Amino acid sequence: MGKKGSAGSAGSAGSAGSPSDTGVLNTLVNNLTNGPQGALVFVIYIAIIGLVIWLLWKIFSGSVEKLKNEITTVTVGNEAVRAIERRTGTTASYTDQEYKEFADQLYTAMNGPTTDEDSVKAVMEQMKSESDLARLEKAFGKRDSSWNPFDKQTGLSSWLHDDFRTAKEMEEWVNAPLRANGIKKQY
Ligand SMILES: [Ca+2]
Repeated sequence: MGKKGSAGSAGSAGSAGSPSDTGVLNTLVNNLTNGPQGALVFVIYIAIIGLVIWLLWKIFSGSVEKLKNEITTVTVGNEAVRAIERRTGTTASYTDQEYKEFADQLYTAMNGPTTDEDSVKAVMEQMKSESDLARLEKAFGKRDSSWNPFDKQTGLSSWLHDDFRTAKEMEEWVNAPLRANGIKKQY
């Protein structure tokens, strides 16, 4: 009972405070809540709902981005390449410049709303060892999509999974060609 009473007095004290300062505000509130101005209130509600949806979407798309990066363990650095080469006992078949050209070929094949599957497969067929694939991932690094503004700074594995959505597609154009060359790593 005491609790209820104190809450009530606090509320009335707040709303009664300094009426002269809030004349403009009161007029605004009256305009928003009375008669024909109801439409304006409706518009403001819609704007607020839109803002909330936009924020949720931004958060969600950010989460998707992080998840994609987790899936990939992307961006193989020099140390990671050496570790893979030690573990698998393999060495590079190409020069750094050639890996860069392979990576650029993959990027060109996948960037944009469509995919040049044959071009992707052609690169995979030229990977002869785990070392080659690690060096290819390193050369690819993290790249931005030039057409999807939300697809930024993702590595080769993310790019492949974006363009080859089903296991069947990934098998045909990526995984089977790699296995055919004795490479164990699969996407
Ligand atoms: Ca694409």
